[in-house]
Formats: sequence, C-alpha cells, structure tokens
Amino acid sequence: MRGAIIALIFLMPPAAAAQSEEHSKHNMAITPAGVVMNENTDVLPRDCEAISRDHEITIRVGRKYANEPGMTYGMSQHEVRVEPCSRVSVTLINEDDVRHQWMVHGLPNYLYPAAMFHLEASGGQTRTGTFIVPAQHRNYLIHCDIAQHMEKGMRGQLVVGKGSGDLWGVAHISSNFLRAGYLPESRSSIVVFATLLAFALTYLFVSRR
Ligand SMILES: [Cu+2]
Repeated sequence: MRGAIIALIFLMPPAAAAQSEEHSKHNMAITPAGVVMNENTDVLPRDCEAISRDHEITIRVGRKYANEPGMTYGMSQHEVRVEPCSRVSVTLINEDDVRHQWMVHGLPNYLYPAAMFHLEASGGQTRTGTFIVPAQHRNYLIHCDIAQHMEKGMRGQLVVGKGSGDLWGVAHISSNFLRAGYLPESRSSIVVFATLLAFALTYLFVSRR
C-alpha cells in the first residue's frame, strides 16, 4: 500500500506537467471567472521597436447591448481603435448569466498561438487580459465564439492605425450591409459583382426587344 502511494506521488508530477505543458502552448489562465488566453504584456511584435502607447479598455457584453433589430447579444463598443505597437489591456465585463468571449483573430502566430488573443468571462464575471498589437495598419475580427453568439450580434473589429477597411456585419459600423454567406468578403468585389449583374440584365432586356 505504502509502495503504491509512493509510486503515485512519483507518477503524478510528470502527468501534471504534461497537462500544463499542453495548456502552456496556448498560455492559458483559467479561473472560475473565466479564461485569459495568450496574454502578452511585454514581448514586442517583430515590426515594433517599442510600445507606442498603453490602452485600457472596458467592454461590457450581454443582451442589454443588443440594440439592433434581430440581434440577441451585443457589446458596449463593437469597435476598438488603437495605435500601431500599442499595448491593449481589455477588461471584459459579462452582464449576462451565460458565458461570453472577446476574441481577436489574425495576430502574428509567432507571438500568439493560433493567431489569437482570447478572453472569456463566465456569467456575471469580469476578466482582464493584455496583448500588444503589431505595427501593421489593419482591421482584426473580434467576436464571441460561442455557438450563434457572433451571428446574434457579438461581432466587432479592432482597428490598428488607419486599419485596412471595415469588416462586414459589425454592429453600428457596417451592419447595414447584410452579407449572404456565398458572397465574397470584400466590398469592392461585391460592387464589381453587382455592376456585372446589372450589365447582364440590361443586355438581356435590350436584346429581347
Ligand atoms: Cu457570447
């Protein structure tokens, strides 16, 4: 019996280490209040020489912020604007009783595994996490990845510097533009598509007369 206990004590640390190593790939901090994944407070992106500015941003999320027709959830702000190379500390306050996330996609892979920074707050909880944005002027998708939450309003954008054009379907910014899933992502291709369609229809109409 004593032998078995000693064996257990010796076997447990490697198992625990293996598990935390698995989690450390995503640099994950999990508490009952939620999750902070891929936090980065001090490592500069390769294209930055220094931190340009510190931002502290508070985002409140929940049903209360769904103030567009057909939406169930929302965020107190759907757009976050920061300078290139700035350090962004986000406090996510979840005012619902279901959990919500605030995820940024498209960050550099060498710094943020799976190219993302991710906050998750359990119902009624608050989580804070920090990340540093690269120098590139660009728009990044922000969303909540819980099933149907993005479609129901939890979609936003992080604009670094001048950005690279509004993403579609962001509440209060580009949500008037309702996009069908089969259409291309960029607005210019849609304009070209619509123009070609108009020409084709006019041609058909004229040639039949
Ligand atoms: Cu959500």
